[in-house]
Amino acid sequence: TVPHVKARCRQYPGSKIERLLVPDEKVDWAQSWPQYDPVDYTDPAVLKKPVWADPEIGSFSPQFNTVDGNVDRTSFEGIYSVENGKPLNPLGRTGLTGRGLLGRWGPNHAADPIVTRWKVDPEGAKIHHSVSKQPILQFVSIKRKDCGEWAIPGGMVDPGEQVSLTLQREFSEEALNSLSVPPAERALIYERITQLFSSPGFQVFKGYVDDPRNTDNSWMETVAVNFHDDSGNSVSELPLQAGDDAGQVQWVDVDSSFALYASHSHFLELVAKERNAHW
Ligand code: RP5
Ligand code: MG
Ligand code: MG
Repeated sequence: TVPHVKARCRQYPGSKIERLLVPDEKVDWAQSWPQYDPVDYTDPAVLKKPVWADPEIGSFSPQFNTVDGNVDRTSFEGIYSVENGKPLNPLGRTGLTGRGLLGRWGPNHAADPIVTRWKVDPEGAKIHHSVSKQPILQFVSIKRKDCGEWAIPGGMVDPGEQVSLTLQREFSEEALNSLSVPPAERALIYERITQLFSSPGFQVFKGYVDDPRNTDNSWMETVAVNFHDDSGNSVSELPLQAGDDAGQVQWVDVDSSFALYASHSHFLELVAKERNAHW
């Protein structure tokens, strides 16, 4: 299989910048490419030094491959190389150096909550797919405001934050609009959602994400966890409302033909296989 395709997309997201095209056989850093001359780009929003972003290299010296203060700079992919003070994408070349839209040099840690239920008919019986004959799962999907693509309602792990909390917080913010509902409603939502998220969940994936924002020096990594409402009476009842970086939210059938952001389709495939559901 071909490594990180979306991380080599021509047009860098949210900009007019075009990456240098990296052919499949030149992705691996081990392949010699003396003339490799990628575009350097860091978004102005990142250079403005918001709290979630590192400063430029030179003005500070991050500790790579370790937990640096409360910023986790370790990678799920193992030890990554650091060249001229800058970390190298473990999957290889992307055609762009700098940080683009990402705040951290090296790994940028996210968490992806995959909330599922069975698709049922009005009588509550599971609906099976006409071709695969397997029961169909549904998951809570959001339409990202930044690119308009459907995605899992994931987000960045705050410095020092437990991943279990990130999963619940991001789901609440993006799929339940917890940041904007009145405090009274918020308490009820919190109670229901805490119940679902306090179950261990099934860890689907942990590692590098093929995100279009990735660069040679900054990349997304995630922990994707499946929380399944088997009886369909806990989270299925929650009023979905898009919030924060989500423009829309809805239950979507889990199916291989539905295009999703970054590597999210791969995560859903793993969920479907685990639960013997249609894919
Ligand atoms: C993806 O970006 C991750 O899988 C996660 O879903 C998401 C986190 O970034 P934001 O949603 O905060 O932009 O790579
Ligand atoms: Mg978010
Ligand atoms: Mg998000």
